[in-house]
Amino acid sequence: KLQALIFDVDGTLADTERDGHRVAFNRTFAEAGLDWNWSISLYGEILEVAGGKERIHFYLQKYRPDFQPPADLTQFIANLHKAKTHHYQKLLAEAVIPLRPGVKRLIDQARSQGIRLAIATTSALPNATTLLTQQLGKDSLDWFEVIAAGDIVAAKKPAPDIYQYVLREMGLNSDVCLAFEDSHQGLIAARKAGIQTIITVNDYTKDRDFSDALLVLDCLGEPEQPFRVIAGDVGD
Ligand code: XBP
Ligand code: MG
Repeated sequence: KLQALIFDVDGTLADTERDGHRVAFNRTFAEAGLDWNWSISLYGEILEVAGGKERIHFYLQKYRPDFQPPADLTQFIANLHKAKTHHYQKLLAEAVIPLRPGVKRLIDQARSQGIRLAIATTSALPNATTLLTQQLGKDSLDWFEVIAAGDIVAAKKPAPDIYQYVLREMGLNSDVCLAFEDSHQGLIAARKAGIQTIITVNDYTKDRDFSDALLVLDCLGEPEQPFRVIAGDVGD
């Protein structure tokens, strides 16, 4: 019997990447006097690497091989990332990014049926908590038994560590949980942890291989806007 839902945040609860994280990275680079600008399409390529610090590192290696890094590259990236988290918080306050259709209804219904809730995100903790409090109210942080985020585990998605951490903290086996993800890397992470996964695609992820998912949807829908099944067997 299903006991818990585990949600990814970015791309799943809300479309935060293109107009949120991407813009925050660009504001950070401009502020630091760096001529790096992540276009919408370039961001789609580097989104392949989960985690902001890891993404900057990947960008430097692949697109800026001539960049002369300061002596301590790790610290340099960590400082940039700290500033980026700050910019992202400001951005969320300036331009609210709504929850995707059906997310609130699903969370409300799960709560009313005593289904336990958790978060498993690669993003930094304040990013997840700000979005939740903004969209669902301050109390919503208590609705989620575990909010596993960012560097709480060493290996980010597609490693299964963040999902395994959630399972451990909740004392649950993978077979009584259901994960919600939007990305290929997220799906790999959840499946490696043995958790069945429902995918809600978005513009950045819609062409990826989700054959390992239980179900692939364009969104979770709303009563007046039924969801569309893209792949998966939901019966007649
Ligand atoms: C989210 C991410 C994060 C965000 C940026 O992936 O990859 O890196 O883009 O957040 P997922 P930080 O939805 O699979 O968790 O800069 O805070 O890392
Ligand atoms: Mg995601």
